[in-house]
Amino acid sequence: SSGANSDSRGALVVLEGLDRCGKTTQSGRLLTYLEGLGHPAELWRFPDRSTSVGQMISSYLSNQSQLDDHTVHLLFSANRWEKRSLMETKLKSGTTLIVDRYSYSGVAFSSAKGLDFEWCKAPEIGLLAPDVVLYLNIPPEKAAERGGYGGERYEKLEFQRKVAQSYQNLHDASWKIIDASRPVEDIEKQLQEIVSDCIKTCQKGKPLSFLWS
Ligand code: DGP
Ligand code: NA
Ligand code: NA
Repeated sequence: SSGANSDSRGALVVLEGLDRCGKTTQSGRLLTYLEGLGHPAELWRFPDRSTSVGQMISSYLSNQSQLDDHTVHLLFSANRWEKRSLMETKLKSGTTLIVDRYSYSGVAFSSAKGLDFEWCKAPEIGLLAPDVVLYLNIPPEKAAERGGYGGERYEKLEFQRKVAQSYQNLHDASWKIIDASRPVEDIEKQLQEIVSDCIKTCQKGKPLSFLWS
């Protein structure tokens, strides 16, 4: 490649949280912000329901099919693996990826069902590690009040309480805990600052790393 900035890579920014925590709104706003700065960025989400693996996941989530818990766990993981090389290509070409859910959802949701925590982590080993994880922290009761759930498989208060517990075992140095009960615009500003700093660090040559580092 050519150009003065050919060495600088994009940032891998992941948003995590319970269903109805505001991730989808905030990831859209982050994209608009980065586009406004003229910074190359794309919004991704997992599960990516457009692939054939993603269609199996989607049918499971909408209760149109039944699958063993381990099997569906591996499908979610496979859905991330099938996008891994494109993810690396995009990042290396300087595009920042804002990703709505990633491996942390994989572990949090499956271990909330009672699957072994380490077993849940294993298939994620070797995927690209996020440069920052924005965890939108909201009490499960408050998330449930937000216009109700859409009726998919996991959108039940009791289960979301367990997912919140599971997420607590996943925090590492890349996590920023965001108070998602605050007004949308306040959260938006906070995320803009965190992501701007993160992009600068990546542009200065921070290497890509891999889960679970
Ligand atoms: P969303 O499209 O973000 O609403 O996600 C769909 C549902 O699937 C949501 O309840 C979170 C859950 N989910 C997302 N990723 C994973 C994963 O990797 N494993 C499991 N078990 N559940 C996931
Ligand atoms: Na959902
Ligand atoms: Na979502």
